[in-house]
Amino acid sequence: MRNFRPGLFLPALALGAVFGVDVNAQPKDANYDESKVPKYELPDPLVLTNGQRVTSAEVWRTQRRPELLKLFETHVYGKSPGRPEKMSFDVKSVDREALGGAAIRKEVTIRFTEDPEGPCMDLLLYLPSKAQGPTPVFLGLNFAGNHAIHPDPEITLSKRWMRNNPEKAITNNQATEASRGSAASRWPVEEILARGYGLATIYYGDIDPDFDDGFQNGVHPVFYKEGQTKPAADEWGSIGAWAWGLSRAMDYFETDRDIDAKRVAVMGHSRLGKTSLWAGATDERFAIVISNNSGCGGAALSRRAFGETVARINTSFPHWFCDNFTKYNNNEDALPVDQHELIALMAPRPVYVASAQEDLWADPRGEFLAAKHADPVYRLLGTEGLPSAEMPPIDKPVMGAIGYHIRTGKHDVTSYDWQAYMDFADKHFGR
Ligand code: GTR
Repeated sequence: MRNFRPGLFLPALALGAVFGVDVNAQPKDANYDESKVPKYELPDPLVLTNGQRVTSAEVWRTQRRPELLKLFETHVYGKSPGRPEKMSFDVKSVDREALGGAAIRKEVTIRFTEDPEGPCMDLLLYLPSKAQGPTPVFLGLNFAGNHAIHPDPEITLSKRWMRNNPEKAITNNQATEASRGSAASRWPVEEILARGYGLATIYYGDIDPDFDDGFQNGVHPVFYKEGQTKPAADEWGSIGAWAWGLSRAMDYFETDRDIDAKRVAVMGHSRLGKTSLWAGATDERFAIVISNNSGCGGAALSRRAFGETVARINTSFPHWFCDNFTKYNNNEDALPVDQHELIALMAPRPVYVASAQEDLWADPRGEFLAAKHADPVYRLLGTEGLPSAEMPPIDKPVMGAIGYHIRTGKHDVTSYDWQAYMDFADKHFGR
């Protein structure tokens, strides 16, 4: 691959400091040397656990896909419950003249139980005001509250717990008025609307606050059986819960006539990219699935152990995956799956994997290879798969049923990424 020399980049710790990521999570001894990637053999997505080859779409659909989904549930993300019976949607506001007339803005509280004080999440929705008929939307969780995605003063300021961040004016674990628009660079709302798409977003902490409290807060306790105090080893952690929340947003979309629920692209960055992939795997209503710099436990192959590893992520973030995943700490070869098979679970639906050149912690090459090794499944199902066997040059997206790019720059979501996602959606939604 051109212009890609892992060894020449800054060491992990410096990367962490510069880019404001969790420095503790990126130890000095992480491997960034391609020659030190262990020899590995990937499980074949087209071979059943009983050793038989999958040679038809039918066998993929009825046997191999369910088998893989179950393996990911049991060993990686944990099993999530379904739609709660007593869920309800409370449309809090609708403004058809938002953003100077460019948008319809809605805020909808999605309640998971009958209890008006019980767990719920707040969905913010912008739709192009000029839309003729139901609009396709991008759906993504956000890291800092709905009010952070745009300076629009009418967005309700989140009162939820948030990790302190002086740059985002979050103090005492609370957002403040000065937090408005602090993540706007990651959400080009006007561009999305101008291209005829809507945008829906939810603060991920509404579903489960992102710290390890033994699953006492967030949505998990709603589903505990009599006497249960935490999820079992094969039950959902936080990523499972966040993905479950995305499905609950989809439940709402199916009731909103302004939205084309058959054309929803679920997108997420980093830990929320891991989440969008898991949401796309577990819920086939998502028509397009997009992973932005999702790395370990997302699009990157675990067996490469390049940058962030399974042991590292389970230690830094013990609440993200199910407890069974810790069995594979420093033991990736024992995993019955690898992440190319997660990508394959989207098939034949379009899936896009995006890397960033300086984001070595997320292993760009491992992300590409996962996309590439999902290709045989996409081809078996009659799509064009990923139209490139080699990692494409920097800033040169490839777009088949599987899309991929590695862009210049750091771990982030940029306007460049969004342009690619919208081009990809145009291609697949026939726009
Ligand atoms: C890092 C973590 C990554 C990624 C990232 C993020 O600290 O090691 O796996 O999820 O956080 O979500 O920003």
